[in-house]
Amino acid sequence: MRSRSRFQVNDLVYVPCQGKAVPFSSGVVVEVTDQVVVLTDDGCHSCAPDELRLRFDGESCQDNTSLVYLNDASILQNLKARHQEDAIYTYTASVLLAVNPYHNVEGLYSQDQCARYRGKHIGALPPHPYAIADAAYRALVREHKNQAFIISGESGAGKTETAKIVMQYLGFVSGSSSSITAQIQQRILQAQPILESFGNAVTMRNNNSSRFGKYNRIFFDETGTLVDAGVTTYLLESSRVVTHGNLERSYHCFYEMLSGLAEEKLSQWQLSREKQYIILSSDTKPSEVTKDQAEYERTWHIQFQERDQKNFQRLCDALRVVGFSEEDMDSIFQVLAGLVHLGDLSLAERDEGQESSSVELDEEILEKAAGLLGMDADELSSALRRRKVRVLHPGRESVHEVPRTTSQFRHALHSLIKALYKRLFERLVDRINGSFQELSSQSEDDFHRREIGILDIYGFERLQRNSFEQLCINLANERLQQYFVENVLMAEQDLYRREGLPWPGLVLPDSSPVVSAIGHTFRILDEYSQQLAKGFEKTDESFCQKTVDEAQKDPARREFLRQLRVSKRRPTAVNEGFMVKHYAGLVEYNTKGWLDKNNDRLLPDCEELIGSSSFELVASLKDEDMGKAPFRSISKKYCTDLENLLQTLSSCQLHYIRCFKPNDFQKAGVFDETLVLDQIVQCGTVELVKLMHDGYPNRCRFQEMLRFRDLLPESFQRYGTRTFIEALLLAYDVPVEDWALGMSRVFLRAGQLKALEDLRSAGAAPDPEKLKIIMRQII
Ligand code: AOV
Ligand code: MG
Repeated sequence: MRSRSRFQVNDLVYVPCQGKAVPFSSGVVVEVTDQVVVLTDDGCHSCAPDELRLRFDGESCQDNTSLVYLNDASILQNLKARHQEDAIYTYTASVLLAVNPYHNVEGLYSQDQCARYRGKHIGALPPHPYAIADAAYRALVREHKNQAFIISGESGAGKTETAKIVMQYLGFVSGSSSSITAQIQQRILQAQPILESFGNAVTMRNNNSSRFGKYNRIFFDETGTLVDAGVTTYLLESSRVVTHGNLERSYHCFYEMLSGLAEEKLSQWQLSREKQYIILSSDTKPSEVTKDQAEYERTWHIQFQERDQKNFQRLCDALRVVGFSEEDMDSIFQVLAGLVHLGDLSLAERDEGQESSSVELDEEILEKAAGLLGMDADELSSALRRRKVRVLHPGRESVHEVPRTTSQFRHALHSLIKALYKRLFERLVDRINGSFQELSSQSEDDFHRREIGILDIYGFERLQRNSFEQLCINLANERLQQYFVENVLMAEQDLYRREGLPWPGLVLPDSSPVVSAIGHTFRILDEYSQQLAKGFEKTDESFCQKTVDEAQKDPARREFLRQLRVSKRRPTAVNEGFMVKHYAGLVEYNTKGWLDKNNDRLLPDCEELIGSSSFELVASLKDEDMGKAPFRSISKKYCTDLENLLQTLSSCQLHYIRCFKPNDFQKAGVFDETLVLDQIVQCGTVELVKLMHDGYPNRCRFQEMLRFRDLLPESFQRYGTRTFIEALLLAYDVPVEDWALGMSRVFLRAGQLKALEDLRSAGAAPDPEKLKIIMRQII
């Protein structure tokens, strides 16, 4: 038997290849000195031993832990092989990995499939979210424990679709003939398209990208019957309502409304399907766009028309199911129409003059917007164009009106649109939750209720340009990752205990320094945002400087938050942002606009406009918290929400689904190895596997070990599988510290499963003398 981590001539290996389309090439070791020489298709490479990964060309596995070599390259190849066969799901111990197929895999999801998975043990059928959902549901019913699914992955990886698949199964398995249960089930499913219309958008990464986080909760009574549901949402990207990148869009609902509304409604709200509304078109100034580009964009928009039209019907149907009346729906669309017109007032920003101090508004547009939103046109115009300044005189105070500059005007207008949209979205979420309560109040006995939660939250983000939202998102991922490591390892520890093995005492990575660094950053941000809101001179740059300075003072945090590197490419970047070392890698954040982004308060003039609207829905969107403070922290609210979520999760048994995006083109059948490898690393699968490496990464059920039956004389099979395995390992000198027998599985250290495979293919036979001794010892 070879010792671990050594290479020998003829070993099959993966060699990392930089700058190529694939991250590894396959090769074979031809010489071993200090360096290892590997022969691949394109010649010989001399490599350091720790660059190489051992390779075993076997069949693909349903569970990565049964791979002969558990390393990133083997996991990658396994996922690739399975993706090619449309076997999109693979386990890694208790975690389900899902590779987005980008096409409808025939027969994978249906009531019949649900029925197949019902009551089966994990592993009895091919990996599937249904299998995990079934396990969770059974645990809930049998052990009365709350359950939660944490679905993660980068944009476009398939989180939202997977969440729906899980909910579909839970609906199937928990249904009863009661009409209330059926109604709640319907509402859970129909709430999803509503949230998608208002909270999803076309982005470069995903044509249906969720721009908010969501936690769906489904409640069950003691018998496992569905009795209630609820949804919590996190941090909607409100800036998208006013600006979005090229070849991206604002929220679906606007386009769906324009494509799907009846002519009569369109003219009632003075909308036109042909017109290019500013907030619905791309950001670029007309002068920057060439004719070809403009034409391309026009056709690009057209590709979504059919979907928009269909989804408008889907949205209206869903709203009805959830309990919205026709009038309610009209009100919602009227507000959307008002926002579209309001957005067209920002034409002024496209004027040539940079900082004109007198903003002229298009009267016709102003009238339309004000009319639809129930506002007085003059008041609207004045709130957007002038600001009130209080001047303190000895003994009295006077209020003056000062014209806003073009950029101040734009800021006021955008804040108003964003606030109205965000509040409308929150209102819809409240209504959806209210509609569950309506039904559930008819069922009794809350005390014994248990729940299954499904978390569909934005994955780790490292974009070209990262801002406040990305730091919030990545903080959530940092916290969830820590949770993941702790929980999965806890599950491992459980398995060891159940199998009666000693726990090897693994060291966990610790996210607390980086979490603390982000916490400090948010505290400084709050201080600066507050000062700015009170009228003090505070800038994004001074905030950035202070954040970096503070972090440097603390030895624990210093390493995790640093000043941006100044490079030739970017000579002036010092105070524009900072770098954070996340578990998934370094991210550079740009801090421009943060002081403002962090403030949830609307300008008082705009707040008044909303409150005094004659249109009931708009008036009801006013800020209920009438405190005078000019600042309310978004980051604080977000962190509190996040802690509450973690608190909820801490009472749950967790189930992890990690989604992978196979390529950047949203195309079926294309598997970009480099892209997937990045995700394998980022989602912590490799980390998990590495941690398992310190223990016994391979575990095989006793039955599976019978594939080595030819390695011992037939007589050994008479004494039961357990004895057979023990004899096998002793007969071939597998060091005793490299294996352990549990109750139902044998645990093997890295390398030993491969060694047995080699013996099997070589047709090896044991030393007869040794067999005699073993016979006497163990039988
Ligand atoms: P996401 O939720 O992870 O991205 P989605 O769930 O929206 O990603 O998936 C993106 C697209 O991939 C979907 O619109 C489908 O076209 C396709 N897709 C995903 N899963 C499947 C599946 N199991 N079978 C078939 N097609 C699938 V984001 O919300 O952007 O992070 O913020
Ligand atoms: Mg999504």
